[in-house]
Amino acid sequence: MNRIDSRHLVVGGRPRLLLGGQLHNSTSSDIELARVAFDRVVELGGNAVTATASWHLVEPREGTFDFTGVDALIDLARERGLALTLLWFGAFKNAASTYAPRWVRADTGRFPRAEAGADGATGAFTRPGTPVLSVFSPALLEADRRAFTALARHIAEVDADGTVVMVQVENETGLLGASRDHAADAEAAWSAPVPTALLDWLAAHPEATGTASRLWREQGSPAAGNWPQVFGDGPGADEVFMAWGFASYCEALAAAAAEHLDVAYYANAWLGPQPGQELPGQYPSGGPVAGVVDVWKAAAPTLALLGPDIYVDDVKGAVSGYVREDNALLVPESQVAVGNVFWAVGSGAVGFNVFGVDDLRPDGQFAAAYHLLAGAEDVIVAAQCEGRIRPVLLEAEETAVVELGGLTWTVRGAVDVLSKIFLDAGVQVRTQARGEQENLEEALMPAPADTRAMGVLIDLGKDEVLAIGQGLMLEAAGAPGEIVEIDDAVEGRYEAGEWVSGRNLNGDERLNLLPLDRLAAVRVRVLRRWR
Ligand code: N0T
Repeated sequence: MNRIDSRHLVVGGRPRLLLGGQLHNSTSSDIELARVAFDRVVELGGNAVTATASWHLVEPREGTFDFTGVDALIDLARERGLALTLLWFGAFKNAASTYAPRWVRADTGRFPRAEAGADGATGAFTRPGTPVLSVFSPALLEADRRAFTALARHIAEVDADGTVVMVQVENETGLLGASRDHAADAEAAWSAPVPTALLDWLAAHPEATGTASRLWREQGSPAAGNWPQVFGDGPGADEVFMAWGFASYCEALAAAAAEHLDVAYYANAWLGPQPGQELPGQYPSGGPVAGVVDVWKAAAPTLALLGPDIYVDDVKGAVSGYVREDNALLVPESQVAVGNVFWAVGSGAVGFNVFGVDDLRPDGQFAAAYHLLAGAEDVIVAAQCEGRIRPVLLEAEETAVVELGGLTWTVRGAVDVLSKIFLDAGVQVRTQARGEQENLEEALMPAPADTRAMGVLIDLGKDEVLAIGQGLMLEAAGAPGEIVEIDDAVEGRYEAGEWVSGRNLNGDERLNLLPLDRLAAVRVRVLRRWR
């Protein structure tokens, strides 16, 4: 019923844009707190929520399942008309295994721990006492898959109307503290032949630039061999090996569950390399980071998509590795930076979750963004499907040139331009955006509001553009010899897909069509004439 159809999420026949939040990890285990958080998503104007299903709570004793917590989450979402994404915190959660039940963690003979080898630190890396299971253990796969399949079967039973639209398989997989697992099963896998599915993928994608392709070519594009023979012996080869390990593990879970529950399954990435985490093992080795998305695609065809969790400042870089022909963009988690929403949605995202939605202010920037964007969901999704949308996110003094609807739009930060105009005239301006930040605090947790010039531009046809965002100054140019002037500019918003007009913007308000200090939507029509 819910499918990623090429690069779009189709739920019950309707392509969707899911805008919402992810609950803090532990909130889902207390239904009263979950209720407050779900209500917060509604207050924010979101249409989707992401919450946790924990293995140790779902299967406290082997073979005994308790889905009451999951049922409560589904009910909360259904009552509010929110699309629900469930996160399966199974054997792997943030490169550790703290969500595995006690009966799994206690039986290290049956469920071996990952091992670092001679010079590594796996298991003790994050904190002494943090359990890290070996992803190469067949017994672990068997146990995790059984629980995940039971969950899928249960959802299929209780959720006939399709409130659950996506299920995330594990969370931020990968190995920390070593680039490769050296447990006995892992060592055996390392010396075994590289699966033909991966070799076939590499051979079929001669232009691919991912880590696996690069190392494979450096080794002379071997047609067969074990992992060090095919990829060499270094951190990159370790990462490719671990990526295959985690991806095929997630694939086994998703494929088994998909026989019972027809939703979009996906995996999320703790990004790397990133500042301070340059090497696999410093960031989780084998997780679906951009460099090894290829390996995940080859190993896990059942996964509808792979998505970046954005806790880095460079949203453009973070997203770029996941905008591919074979991947739909989803931001499973993001830090509180509203510019990330606009960049993702304008880049074609099917969904975006701000992390820790429990703590978000109901009157902050995310509320403004979600009300505007979710109200325009159908307009945006249609534009995404037809390639009529562009993202804008400007650093200070940056100018973007956007080709859209047969026009060339020059987009500048209104603060940059206005402060210069006023400065030239000898007037000292106090702009709220990018200057003083009082009154712009977004989260209750310390996180400044996003003061960048940002937005999405959508071609509505007939020389009309819809801009949603803040602080943008727009100027259009046409063909050589053509003069383009603004004909009409109307502020407003979409309510359930219907445009509701506000101010007609002229005079001073035509300078910066999108306000400096708040998010807004404006429809701009131009008049094109020939010199
Ligand atoms: C995320 C979240 C949650 C030096 C952190 C981010 C969520 C998980 N992990 O609040 O735990 O469940 O997926 C990891 C980001 C690491 C960045 C390290 C920078």
